[in-house]
Amino acid sequence: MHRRLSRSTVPESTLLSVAPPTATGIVHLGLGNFHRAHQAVYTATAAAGESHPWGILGVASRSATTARAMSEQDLLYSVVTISPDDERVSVPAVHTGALVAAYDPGAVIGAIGDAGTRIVTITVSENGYHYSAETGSLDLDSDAIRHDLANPAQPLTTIGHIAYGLALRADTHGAPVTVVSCDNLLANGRRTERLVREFIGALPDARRDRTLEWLDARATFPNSMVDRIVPASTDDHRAAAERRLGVHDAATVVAEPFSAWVLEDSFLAGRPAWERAGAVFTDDVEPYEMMKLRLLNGTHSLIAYLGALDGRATIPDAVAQPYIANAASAVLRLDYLPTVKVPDSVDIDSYTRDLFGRWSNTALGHRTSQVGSDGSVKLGQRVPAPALHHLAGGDLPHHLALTVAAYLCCVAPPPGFDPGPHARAMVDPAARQLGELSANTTSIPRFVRSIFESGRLFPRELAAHEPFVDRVAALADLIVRHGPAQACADADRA
Ligand code: CS2
Repeated sequence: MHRRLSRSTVPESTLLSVAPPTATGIVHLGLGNFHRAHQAVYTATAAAGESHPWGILGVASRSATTARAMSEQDLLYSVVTISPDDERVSVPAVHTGALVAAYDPGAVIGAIGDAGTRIVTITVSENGYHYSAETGSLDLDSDAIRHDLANPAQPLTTIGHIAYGLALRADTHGAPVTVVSCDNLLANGRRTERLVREFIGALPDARRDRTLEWLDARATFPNSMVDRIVPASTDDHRAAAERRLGVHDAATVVAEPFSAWVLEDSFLAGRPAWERAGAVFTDDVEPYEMMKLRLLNGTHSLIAYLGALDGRATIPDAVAQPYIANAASAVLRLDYLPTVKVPDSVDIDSYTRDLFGRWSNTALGHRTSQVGSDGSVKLGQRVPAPALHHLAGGDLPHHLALTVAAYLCCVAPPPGFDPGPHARAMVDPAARQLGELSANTTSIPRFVRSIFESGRLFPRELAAHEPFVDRVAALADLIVRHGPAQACADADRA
């Protein structure tokens, strides 16, 4: 039996903050790998060995696996920073509790509503926000939001948890709080605020008015740009952690060496000195978010879909194929870059070079199926606005069309087309609906048109641009008949 990671077995040299937190100041929603390799590391590093009141209560949405493993290890876990020529381990030691929202929604509302909580951070992925791609508003017709409005004591969604937690603050002590979305959504703070307000706006009158009025003065929602590639952990990663720690860690996460966090500094009740850990505070996060969402995430999606269709399990394997690297470079330089205002502090050539270096991290083994999952919610943040930008100027963004075509071939393959095991492993909330549409339409062009006209993935405005819709269909047809390399060659020639 291996010895397990705990307060008594953790090698002291690996601890990022030696003194445990003195209080819980942060409730974090979404106890996944990304949070544990990003905000938790910044918070532990910011403490710089001193006692601090910024302990994090981690809340997993549904799965108990991580919360249970952490609870059995005195809430510790390791972060293995990994690249082909280096491997380091550290233990953030900053959590003060771990809950599962699905089992204990009341405790989550209570924690957000607690006067000691000064910050609520969120990483629930694009899929956790329940907004309509068409309008950007809270999807009040979805089953989950309807359930939450009718069940104030047992909400299922993150927006429900936050709204009821804030209402509790308004009803009781009224202490201020700051809610920070750390998900890959453009203007993520503004969007979260809008969705929370729309939820509260649908509550019964007295509670609605009191909470909305309280929100105006006592809650802020800064925008933030987060960046670190953090894949799902594998047995190899756990073995690497054990080699470095000398004890077994059932909750290890791996991450690339690179990490960035840019935030607006509008914290109403204090914050950790995250700048000590390299976070950047600025009045205008949007250029950073847009650059990262389009150049990194947008290009990442294309690499994932082409890679999966090419039979590649990982992003580094995919980007090692010259035709996929070419397509990635084309979508980045021709389609995304002209739509982005590059922040003054960024040297775009080295940023781009670094991106290709980061995607080539073979030790990380980031899977194409992971990046390709949830495309129906991710692509809406990455493709439509830049596509509309080019179309308004009379240009056809061929590699954005290729991104959508490759996505559809992976997740809603036309009848008779097998996209391969890595595409089949992609999980997507719209997969069933898109699959039914695909099975019931007689041709790829009709299927593609119906997707654009449905407003299900992208704002319907894009459907009016027929040359773009036709180009997506033509490229999907090429993928199905001749494979992804031919489709890339065609996009390049255009
Ligand atoms: C990826 C991101 O899965 C995806 O959609 O593009 O998770 C990406 O790895 C991170 O945003 C990097 O910061």
